[in-house]
Amino acid sequence: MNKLLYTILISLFSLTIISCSKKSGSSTTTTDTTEPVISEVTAVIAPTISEITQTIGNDGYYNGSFVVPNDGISYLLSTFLDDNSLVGFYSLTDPDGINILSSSSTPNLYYTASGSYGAYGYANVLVPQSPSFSAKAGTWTFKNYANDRVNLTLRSGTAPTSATIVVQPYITGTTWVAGDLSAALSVMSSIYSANGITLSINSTITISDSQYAAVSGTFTNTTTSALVSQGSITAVNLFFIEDYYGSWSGVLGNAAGIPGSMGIANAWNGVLNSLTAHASGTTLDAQLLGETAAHEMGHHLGLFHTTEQGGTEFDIISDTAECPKSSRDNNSNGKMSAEECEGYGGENLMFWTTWSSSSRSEGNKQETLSSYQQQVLKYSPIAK
Ligand SMILES: [Ca+2]
Ligand SMILES: [Ca+2]
Repeated sequence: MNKLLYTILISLFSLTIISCSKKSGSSTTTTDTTEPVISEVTAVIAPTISEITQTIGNDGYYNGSFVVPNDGISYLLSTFLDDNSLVGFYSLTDPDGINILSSSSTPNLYYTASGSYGAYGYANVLVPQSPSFSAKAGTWTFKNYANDRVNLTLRSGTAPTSATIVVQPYITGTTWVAGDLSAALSVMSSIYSANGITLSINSTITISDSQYAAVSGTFTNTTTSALVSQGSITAVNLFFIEDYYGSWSGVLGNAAGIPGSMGIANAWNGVLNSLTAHASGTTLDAQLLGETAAHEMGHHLGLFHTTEQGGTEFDIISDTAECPKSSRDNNSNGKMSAEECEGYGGENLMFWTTWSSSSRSEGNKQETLSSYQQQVLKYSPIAK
């Protein structure tokens, strides 16, 4: 989809869903503050979750505001509509009066934040989504479309130089058991560790209800929603499903959003990874499964593909390489392969697709994150 079409869609408020799947070869007061309990030995400051009271303006938008304290690190602003109709943010204005969702602001998240495109049932904006943004102290204001509630997940404390992220794996189906994930979880943990982030991986929880063995990758699907809503509110939830069904078959994994939801039990509080898509017979490819889980978790925490499939759209991170179609699509098929993008982001964890199977068997991996990608993860509201 090109930029002009996006613009038209946004102007009509015909919002589009962000694509984040990975295929082989997306008068205001604050009330109801609750603090999720994280059981860790070290001093832990959990993000605070609050619901923001809104007023309807004369322009028809729902307005709200919130205060980021002096030691604010990051926040995730989320809007929900429980019948899964389209929701989205129209504006988000910082304490200096800059609307960071406006195309005329510098820098901005216009059509690069999922909350500015909008989505079905849930949309959000993460700050910071690159080192060009910061959770400035002071009063922020926003306008959004009709919704059932807006929540703020706010992290404050000392500016991070490292990070620990708690991960909760789940497994469904009967073909594989929790122990079969160990090697892939180890690969995932090593990838994050090499990029300066410690993962604290909880014991895998088995979900044996048969309806969750194969599910849709659409998070508003009733069954998928019921599955993901079981996720922990103090962790990044990785659902290792036996398989996707229907048209999703063959997809390696997908995330509920970029980022997903954090700290609130709902249908967007996790990512899916297909075990069948990583299997040869009954043997799981631990390296590829570890990379997929790490990639989907990257989406969940706010990282976009460094280069999208067509080689014309890129992330907003300035220190990740771009692989443009104009100079790198060597076979002129309109798709940027990892091989064509070697040295141009093909080895980045957040490249849009995997290496070919022959490249992988030669040892090619996607395990790197740039310094700025690492910083987004370290500042995540769910990190500590
Ligand atoms: Ca980039
Ligand atoms: Ca190509």
